[in-house]
Amino acid sequence: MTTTKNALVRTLLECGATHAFTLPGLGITWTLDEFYAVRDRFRVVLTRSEQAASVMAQVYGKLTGRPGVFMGQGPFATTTGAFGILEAQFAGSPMVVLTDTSCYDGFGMYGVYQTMTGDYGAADARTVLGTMTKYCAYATEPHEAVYGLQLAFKHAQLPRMGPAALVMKTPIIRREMPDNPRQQLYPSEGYLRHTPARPDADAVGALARLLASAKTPVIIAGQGTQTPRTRVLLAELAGRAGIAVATSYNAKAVIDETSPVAVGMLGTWGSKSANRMLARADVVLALGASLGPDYLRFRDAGMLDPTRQRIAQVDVDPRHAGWVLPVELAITGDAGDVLEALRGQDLGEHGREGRLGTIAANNEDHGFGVLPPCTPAPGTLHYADIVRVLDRSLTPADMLVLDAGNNRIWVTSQLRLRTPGQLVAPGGIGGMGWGLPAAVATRLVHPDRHVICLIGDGGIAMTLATLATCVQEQLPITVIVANNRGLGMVRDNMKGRNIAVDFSALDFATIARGMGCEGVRVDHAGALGDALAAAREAGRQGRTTVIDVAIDPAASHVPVSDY
Ligand SMILES: Cc1ncc(C[n+]2csc(CCOP(=O)(O)OP(=O)(O)O)c2C)c(N)n1
Ligand SMILES: [Mg+2]
Repeated sequence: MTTTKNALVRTLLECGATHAFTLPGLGITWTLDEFYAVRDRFRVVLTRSEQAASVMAQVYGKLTGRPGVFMGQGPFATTTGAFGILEAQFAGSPMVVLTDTSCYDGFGMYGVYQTMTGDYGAADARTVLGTMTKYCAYATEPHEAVYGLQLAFKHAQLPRMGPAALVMKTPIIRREMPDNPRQQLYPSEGYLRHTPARPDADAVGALARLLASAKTPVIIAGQGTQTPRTRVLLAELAGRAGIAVATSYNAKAVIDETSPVAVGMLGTWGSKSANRMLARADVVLALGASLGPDYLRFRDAGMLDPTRQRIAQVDVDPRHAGWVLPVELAITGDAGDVLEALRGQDLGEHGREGRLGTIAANNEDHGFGVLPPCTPAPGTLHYADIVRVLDRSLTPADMLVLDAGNNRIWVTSQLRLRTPGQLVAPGGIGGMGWGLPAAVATRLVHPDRHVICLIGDGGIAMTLATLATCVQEQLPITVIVANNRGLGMVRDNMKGRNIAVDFSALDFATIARGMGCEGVRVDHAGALGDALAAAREAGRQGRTTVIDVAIDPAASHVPVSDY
């Protein structure tokens, strides 16, 4: 005889989980003692809020390709915790959510306090999660909890990956599990097996011919190309055939952005060079890219137009090829498998030099990687100064984590990253406050790399307590706060008539010190490089540093998005 909670922990281990991120409550609290026994094999990371825990689980999944586990009590996992779940849904990150109905003794029908059963007067955890997960199991019996968890792992890691949830009726968590031959449970492994659907060979041949016929082909690389294998294959193929690579937000820097085929990230917050190169393409291959409106400027026909350009689309989910725009050729399959199948096929190499010449001229014409002149007010820096320092000091061993706002727009549009896979960005919902917990999870996954998080003063204030988690969990990071005392990106649209965009001053360096981190204030461009070098050294000693950078409130995103 065992208990549900014991079986849950066993199932997590069977499914290959090694970490969970939590801020516990009720049903999740009841499971915690079971994790004690396996603490040498399974790390439970304690955060300061469900928001931070859900982001960490999402980023863990994003970076490892294995589901990140988020555990939280019903009313909080489904509200503040929804933040990371929704990012996982939109960005295709594998994630498993473990939560409860928070109904104490199980009698939810009279319940208003915390109750998430869906009964009258209660809210409904299952319905909330059902709108933002790929799969949501609801367990009212112990055996269902185990089976639901097995299936949550299955669904989370099947293509297209994403979040899956298990909602448990709270009292079953502590209940004993009597043997019941009608409800047989089996080891998890057999539920998780699958082979990828291989791309159709004839269609790949047609794709090769289409690319070979092109004068100015462009690949739009999306989230589906963000795996170590696919990054290498993509750079190899594009380089060999001289095909321009423009990326979505989720795929920024999937290849070295200084390579001769890179034109940068698409969209209003991307590079003009990418947008203009796409506009002049005769053949477009959308590769693991859903053609989302965020990077196609809301279906700007000047950029991509099926009546003017020949479009092929590769996606692991057949529903996603030909979703936003009609396509000439739709191939179901993993981007890496399609690239592999294209190896050795003629993609128009005879035109390579001409194609590369076009890309180079395009990048030159649109100033790819050339910072516009910016002069900040005395005692402040401009975002361009941060971009310049990052450009000079990022090493291949660094990871760069972004948040939202002007600060990130300057990086996505202006900084050419040389190390594929180095960037971690919220390309799903793009929520402020994501960056800090995302950076912590990045450090957890890459303990040997220096993790730098760039974030605005608005963003950092939202998940500030995460700095304490860096100390407590010994996951040191470096944080650059672009502190312009306000919601810069929103303020830029106010035309001087400011409402609800200006913040009172916060001194993040002092706050950081109060949380056990290093804190330094930078108010002129010359000091930033040294501050970053010192933070790097502090990181080696296991210490987190916050660099509070005084950004000129007048610095705006308009110069880099004005096209
Ligand atoms: C959680 C959340 N709320 C609101 C928004 C809308 N939004 C996008 S950028 C931005 C301003 C960001 O301010 P800050 O973090 O200080 O960065 P800045 O633009 O000043 O560099 C807002 C409100 C968002 N992306 N996320
Ligand atoms: Mg700001």
